Amino acid sequence: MIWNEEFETLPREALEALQLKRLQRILQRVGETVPFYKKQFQEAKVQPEQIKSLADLQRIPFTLKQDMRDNYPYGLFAVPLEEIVRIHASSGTTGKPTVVGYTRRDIDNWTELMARSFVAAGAHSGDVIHNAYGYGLFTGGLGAHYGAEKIGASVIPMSGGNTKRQIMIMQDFGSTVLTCTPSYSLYLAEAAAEEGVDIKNLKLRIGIFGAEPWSESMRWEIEAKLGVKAIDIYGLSEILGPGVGIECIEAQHGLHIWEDHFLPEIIDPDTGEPLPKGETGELVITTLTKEGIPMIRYRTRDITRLIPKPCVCGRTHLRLERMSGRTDDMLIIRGVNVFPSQIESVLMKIKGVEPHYQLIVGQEDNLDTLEVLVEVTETSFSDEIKIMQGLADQIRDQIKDFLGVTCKARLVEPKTLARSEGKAQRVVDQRPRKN
Ligand code: DLL
Repeated sequence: MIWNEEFETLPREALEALQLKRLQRILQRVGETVPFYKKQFQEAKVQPEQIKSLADLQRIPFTLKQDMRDNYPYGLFAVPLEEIVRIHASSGTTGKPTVVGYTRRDIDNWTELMARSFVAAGAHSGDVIHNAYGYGLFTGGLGAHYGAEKIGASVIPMSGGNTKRQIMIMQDFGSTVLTCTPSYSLYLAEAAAEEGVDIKNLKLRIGIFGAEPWSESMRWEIEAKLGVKAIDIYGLSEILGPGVGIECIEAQHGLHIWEDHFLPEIIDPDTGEPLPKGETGELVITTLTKEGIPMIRYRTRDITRLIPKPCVCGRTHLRLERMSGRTDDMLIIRGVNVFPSQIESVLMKIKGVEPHYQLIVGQEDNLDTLEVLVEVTETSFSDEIKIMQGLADQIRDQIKDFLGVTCKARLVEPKTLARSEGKAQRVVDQRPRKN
């Protein structure tokens, strides 16, 4: 099923014409209302009226996370505060949060895009949507909430945490769709088992998972453990929140980015140059309809590619390949670049280990070191040092074979690594701070 047949299946030409019209309008508007953009355009010696084609967008400078910080909290808003009806913020790891504001129309558009996303994922009215994304400043909870209501589903606004209670509610209320981070879904499965409940036997049909990187192998693991179709959803506060893109249930491959609202580009993260169609690089997004805080050529830091092939579902909006990670999460271990999700992929294929792991990055003699901590399954957990050592060696060797990275593997007992109710912390960086 398609929620908004007209817009989701717009022929390419019409879609691009609409994009250009919206792009010109938004550039004009931010040039007039946001001093930051006015200055950016002046410095780059380009004026909005000079943008005559989508390709011309490349003449406009990028916007960075740092620009948001420099304009904290409301400096990038394009409307007066009286027109802002909602404020969200993302915490970030250091310093002040990134603040975003939504007008009434922004909230309506977000609701529409989340409605599209739910339907693309296979949800419909009559579903009981168990929303375990956090409610609050984080965009996940409220973002998913309104879209779920819009399609006529019954929403349970669970938020994160209180894991035992989540299981009870899921069981008693007959939840059919689960929305949370992929890592939390596994924690829920584990907590259910501890309560003597096999989560697979509940009514759950679909899981809509995102907000953190996860691998294809993790998808299989989750599908097997929860008995659901696991769908990948992407978004970021700076651009919208959840619902920038989602996989359709028909293909379950690649996330349709809602192109009538967002203009994606893929650039080389080192040079900033656009990459040819289909190549992997950093995703840059321009919002086409945002009123509260429009973003022009925002560098997301997320690594993906645009899949040029049309999709079987009939939607014409391009698909983003599953995110492999963020440029700032990329580890460089003795000169080899590696994303945590690639290590996850290797781990998930090894028998006897659980999908719970952590990467400890350190430094020895000025060289980066990597230690992979991974839990073993209850059944494979053995006091026999020889057997455990064999498994650890196998992990180390496979990571070396597939990724070319030398690491140390350390097996830990089941349920010893911290479980997260939101985004999992996969990397612990113990290197001395540069600067
Ligand atoms: O995580 C919004 C969201 C909520 C998306 C619920 C999906 C579901 P932020 O907290 O601003 O917003 O974090 C955004 O999370 O730039 C990516 O690095 C990462 N991310 C989000 N979705 C995915 C995904 C929300 N499906 C940052 N795969 C983004 C990989 C993801 N990474």
